[in-house]
Amino acid sequence: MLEKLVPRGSTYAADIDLLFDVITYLVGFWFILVFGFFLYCLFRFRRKAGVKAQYITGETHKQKMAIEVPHYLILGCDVVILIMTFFVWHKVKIDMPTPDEEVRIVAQQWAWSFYHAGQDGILGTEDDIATVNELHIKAGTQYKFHLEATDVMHSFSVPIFRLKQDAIPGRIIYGHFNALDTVIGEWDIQCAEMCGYMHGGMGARLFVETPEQHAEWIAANTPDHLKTASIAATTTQESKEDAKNG
Ligand SMILES: [Cu+2]
Repeated sequence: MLEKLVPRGSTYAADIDLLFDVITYLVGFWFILVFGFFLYCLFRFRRKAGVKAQYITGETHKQKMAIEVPHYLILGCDVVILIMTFFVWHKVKIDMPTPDEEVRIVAQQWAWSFYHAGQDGILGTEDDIATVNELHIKAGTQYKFHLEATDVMHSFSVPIFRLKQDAIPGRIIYGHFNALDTVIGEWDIQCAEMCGYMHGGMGARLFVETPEQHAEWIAANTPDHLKTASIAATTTQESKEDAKNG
């Protein structure tokens, strides 16, 4: 249901959606059943002339079963939801797949700072690319993120990934995502934790790029003196080809 509103953009988005669907259908089924029965009773047992109301104590076996059977059926539904939740929670929050790339995300009132690993693919080196309110990632790449907050609690929410993670001052919280290549383009990032009067304006843009687009973006944002031989060679090659084509 959800993918009709917001596309699924990460490897675990489908699992989260399935969980939402199962909960919606189970709760929806019981909601309709209970309210249907309630309305039926209101109509069927309404006040009639000459009919005295019955006093039911709920002590006979039959009366008890009317409560116990639905009770255990609903408990069974709860267990199904719990087991599914356990597996999805593990996949999204507990497992940490071996990352291909890392990115540091810093939340503050009221902006997001992103530190991309840069051309060497290693976070925390001189060629890191820092941006404000713009996260650039490569589709089909396993990312590990380091999430921090400098002032108050924030929450890193990426609807197409079905990802939401609190950022807490004084802690570095790790998580992961892997964008599908079906969502190449520009998407929303939003703070999902009330963090002050500009909380609603604390949005950022997520750019899901192909490896080529991403390499181009990195090359365009790396100062010349930090470009290593391989990137410098590609750039020279490109300029040679441009010269030829021109
Ligand atoms: Cu915030």
